[in-house]
Amino acid sequence: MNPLSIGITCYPSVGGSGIVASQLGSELAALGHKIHFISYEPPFRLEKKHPNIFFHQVELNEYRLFKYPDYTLPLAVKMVEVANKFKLDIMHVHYAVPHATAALLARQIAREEGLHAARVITTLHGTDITLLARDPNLAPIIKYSTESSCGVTAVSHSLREETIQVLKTTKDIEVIHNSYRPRAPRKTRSAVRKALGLRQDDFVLIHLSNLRPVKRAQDILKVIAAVKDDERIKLLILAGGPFDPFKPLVKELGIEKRVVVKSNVVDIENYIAASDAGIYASERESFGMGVLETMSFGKPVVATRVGGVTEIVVEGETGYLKRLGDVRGLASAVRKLANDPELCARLGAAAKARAQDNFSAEASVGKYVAFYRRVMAECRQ
Ligand code: GMT
Repeated sequence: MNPLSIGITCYPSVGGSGIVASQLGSELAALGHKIHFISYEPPFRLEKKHPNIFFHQVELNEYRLFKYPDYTLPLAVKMVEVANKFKLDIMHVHYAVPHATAALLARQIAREEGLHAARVITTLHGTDITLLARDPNLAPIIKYSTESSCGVTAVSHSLREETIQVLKTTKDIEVIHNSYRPRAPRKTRSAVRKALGLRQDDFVLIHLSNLRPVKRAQDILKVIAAVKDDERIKLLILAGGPFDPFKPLVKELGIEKRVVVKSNVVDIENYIAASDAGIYASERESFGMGVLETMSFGKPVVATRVGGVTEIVVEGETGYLKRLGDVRGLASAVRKLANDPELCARLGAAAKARAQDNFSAEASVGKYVAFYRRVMAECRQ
């Protein structure tokens, strides 16, 4: 195998795209490729110790001359430097703005200066298309950055279709679904439950997200209120964002004793393994990493029927899908699982098998490497 030299830029903060990019970097490094992360800080959940993984920090200066500090330009400069020094074959950026924009600028500068220029591959994760591309102030730069990339991937068919429709583009977009490699839990179910103040016979629903408005955490809390008569049903939230704004609702619904929140958890495997099922009520989701992570540990998922979630969860086989905002429907699905341990175990086993068969890290990294090589053959240096 001829190892590749790949630059990766993503948002390093807690978020699905950063997690996906970090995991991809780790998988590529394990296969012998040299991986250069370029960002303002090391990505959350990145395993930095691998000898094939390097991190290059973008230095930010705050000149008083600029009213608004800019990230795109110093990022582009760092990309020029790293691409030339390490002879990057590919600069793989996650999100069109500003990452693809900076990478394209870097490629242009390198070519003009006679330096080594990397081919740009852009992975669309959602928000840049579903939200930002609808903003007329950003739409042209998102369209340009997507169409000028040597290769473009989307994390679901749903996002691919939405991108074509929103950008009105004929650009080829390859769908490479997100993947997840579950780590073996290192704590027992009973130890985790004890530490969280949960009983061994509680039916624990788990929710992992950054709690942005799009996740509709308020609907999840209303589901818990709707099943309040069953004292065993509890909610465990692994929050990647502040939970404080939801506290008044928790109080109003009288579910203080039913909800446990843990923030910025890295060892998610210990908590998912100690739960019984997952719950997700998003109004939009181009993929839904939390859904996949939950299923990977053999837990069925109750979720809203939106975007990429419908490509992961199979209705009635690995969980249940309900209409957006259908709190009663979500609650009745939760009750069904809580009252039938055999059904819950059967759907959970099917969920795990689906995660392994369709969303494995091995398969995904293989698809990315094949895509890189195709782009290298088709797109001139
Ligand atoms: O929506 C978020 O929670 C953050 C955002 C991100 O940048 O991580 O998520 C997007 O990318 C994830 C990874 O590909 C997907 O799993 C999420 O569905 C997607 N979010 C949306 O489409 C709203």
